[in-house]
Amino acid sequence: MLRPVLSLLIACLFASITSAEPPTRPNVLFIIADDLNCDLGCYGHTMVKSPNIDRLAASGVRFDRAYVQYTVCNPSRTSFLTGLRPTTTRIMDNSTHVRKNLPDVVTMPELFRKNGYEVVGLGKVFHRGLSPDDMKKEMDDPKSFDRVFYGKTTAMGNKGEGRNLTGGTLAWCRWLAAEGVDAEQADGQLADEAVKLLGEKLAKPLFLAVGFYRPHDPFQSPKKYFDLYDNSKFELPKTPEGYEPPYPLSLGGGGFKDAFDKFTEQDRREFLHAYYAGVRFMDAQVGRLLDALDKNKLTENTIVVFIGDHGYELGVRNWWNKNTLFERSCRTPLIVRAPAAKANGRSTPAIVKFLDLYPTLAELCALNEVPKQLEGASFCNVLDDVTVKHKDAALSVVKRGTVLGRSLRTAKYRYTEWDNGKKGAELYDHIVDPGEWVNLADKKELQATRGELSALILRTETRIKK
Ligand SMILES: [Ca+2]
Repeated sequence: MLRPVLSLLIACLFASITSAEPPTRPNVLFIIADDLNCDLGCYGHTMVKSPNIDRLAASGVRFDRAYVQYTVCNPSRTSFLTGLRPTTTRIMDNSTHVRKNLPDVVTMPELFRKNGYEVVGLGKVFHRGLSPDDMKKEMDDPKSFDRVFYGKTTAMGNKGEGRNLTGGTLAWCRWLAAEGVDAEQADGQLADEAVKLLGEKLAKPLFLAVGFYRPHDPFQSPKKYFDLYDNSKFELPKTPEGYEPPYPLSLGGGGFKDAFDKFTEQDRREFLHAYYAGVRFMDAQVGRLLDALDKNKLTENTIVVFIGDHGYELGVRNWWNKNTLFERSCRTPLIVRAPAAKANGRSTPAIVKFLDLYPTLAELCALNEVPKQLEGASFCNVLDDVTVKHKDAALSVVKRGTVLGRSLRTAKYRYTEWDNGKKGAELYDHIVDPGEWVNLADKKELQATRGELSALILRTETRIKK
């Protein structure tokens, strides 16, 4: 197990420095990127530039099968910050505050506070709105943080060249190659604030959550990040002729689909361009945080976690959003660099859930009073040995319109049921069909498999109701 090893190493490290003082707990740098899928250099994308996230991956453990429990901001963040499934929190929209349904829940950052940490939240940690300039303070959770800083785009940062790709039909669907330097944008300000904080001498160990707003729309970043790409060279996503999703994307997302269906090839190129510029802009800020850890000699005593809050489809099936139960919405980057972990520098196929983050960090930092009702499980052992199997499957859910879909990902299959199967089911064999194009749910020879996967969904949900 990693925890005793880590605790011992940290204890030894500090004993050697200040033998008179008790062992100090590690700091935590918890980085969340908004709407980030796995189109990153370290995940094998050949065109996206992400040198700093790649650097973190090279020195930590990269998870290749990490799945969120809901593919929209607020439900996903509420889930991993409370360690509870969306069907338990009953928060499945972007407007319900965590305390409305869970007044007494102890959130992950709150537990760090209770354990003597200085807990700082920069930017969008809990979901507070859809853009840096539309953030609702009342959606934050004061019990979770000692200090917060949100950032705000300057007047110059809102100027530049850009356009709305839907002609204004969808207000959010716009890009801007902004004037000015990084600090004109909220994300640049978050990095400034984090760098300042990491240079302070704190009396307590630090839990620093940094929630970057990019690459989420509006797709707005300093122009220099747009200049890194030539969008005429992009390979556009392809959808097989005649393909229709088994559960139509128009259900619960009709306005979006109508607008996306009108996209020209140039619109698609510009969408990709703006999203990838945002990835590179956010990546540059991540680099500044990693540099600050090095400069302040904090790297050896800081656990770094890097995640997206859910994935993003980027034009596959001509869907330019999240809110689906396909792989590219459910899967996101997860990199964990725990200083003493034996597997740092490697990647793992272990299936992990974002629900597991809370218990994992609680174990790594040896926190006391961990809530008994957490629904995930620590994956600390994977950080020492990437060949360890953590769990058989990860469950994600999403509500499309009024219908709840549940999707289970195993090493081989993705199996999805809409309204418990009454509104349809989807079964994909990821060994031969990673794009999830051929629905095998009605194949006679796979009915036993389907039954097992369906039962596994039920067992997962039953467990949480106990
Ligand atoms: Ca999001």
